[in-house]
Amino acid sequence: MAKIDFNQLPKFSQLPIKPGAPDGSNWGVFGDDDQIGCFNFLTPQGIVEAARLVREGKVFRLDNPVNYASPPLGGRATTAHSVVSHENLGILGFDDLLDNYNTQEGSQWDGLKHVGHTRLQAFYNGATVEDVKQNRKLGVENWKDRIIGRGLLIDVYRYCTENGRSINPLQPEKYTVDELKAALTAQGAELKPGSVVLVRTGWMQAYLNAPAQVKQAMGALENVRACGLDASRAMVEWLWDNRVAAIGSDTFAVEAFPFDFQDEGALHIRALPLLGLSLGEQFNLEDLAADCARDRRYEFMLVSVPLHVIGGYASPPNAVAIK
Ligand code: UVW
Repeated sequence: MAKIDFNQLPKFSQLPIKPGAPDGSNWGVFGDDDQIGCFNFLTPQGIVEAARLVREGKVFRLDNPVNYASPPLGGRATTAHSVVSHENLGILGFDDLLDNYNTQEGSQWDGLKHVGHTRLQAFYNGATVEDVKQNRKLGVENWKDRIIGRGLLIDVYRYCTENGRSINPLQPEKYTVDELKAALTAQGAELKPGSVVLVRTGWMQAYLNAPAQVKQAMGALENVRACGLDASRAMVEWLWDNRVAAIGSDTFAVEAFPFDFQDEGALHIRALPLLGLSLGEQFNLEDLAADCARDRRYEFMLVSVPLHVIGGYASPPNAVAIK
């Protein structure tokens, strides 16, 4: 891992640094061959510091079980789990068989080749469509030993609802960057460089408690409704200038959904192809948030070990927060 001097990196207002690179992009900042974007903010030093946040040995699983959403949201496939028996060999032994598994069927990190910039026909750092399809660049294997460091929970749902905003998480309501900052202040927490930020929007709790017909309807993409982050320039400026390594959330698409897939101002475009900033979706932050509210400690060690799939487009997070 190359050593990174956080202070030497350009501010968002100074981007792009590379001639010809699109507005709002950090292409070239981590080198022309970089494959991991903002995960560069996770450093050995950051891991050592994150380990110091482990004080009580409490572990919180952050992804939902496979097939937690039934049907899976937005038209993704249901995973078929069957058993392979070895009894015919005289062995009392069994294997799992997962068929039809979509790495984005539930809790997930969006990889940097999951979404590109349609007008530019380009992915993070200028990777081409062929680079992506031929598995030459940006696969999740580049993260195989990466997503470990300081995690920070922003419980913006709790903050807003306790401060007079009424929110229906199952509608495309937006949280502004000012609300995220205010939530942090209310938590007494600080956004330090090299953090993986997890935002609790209230969506997961609302979805899990929703009636069966609401869940059934959300199996079709056109029926998914979800609160999320405001996809503003100010939002990504704040994330980049604070050297956020990735942003996860308990909602469908991090940003409010539906959004216009052709809109270059969508967070999926501002973050994935332009900044190499991975988005984490459908995390389950409920137990962690309850514990953080109890002990007022919103930071923890985050350990997320993605699938080691060469050329993968996304991965379940396989994530835990450790306090
Ligand atoms: C959508 O916007 C459909 O989200 P995802 O990143 O899961 O594709």
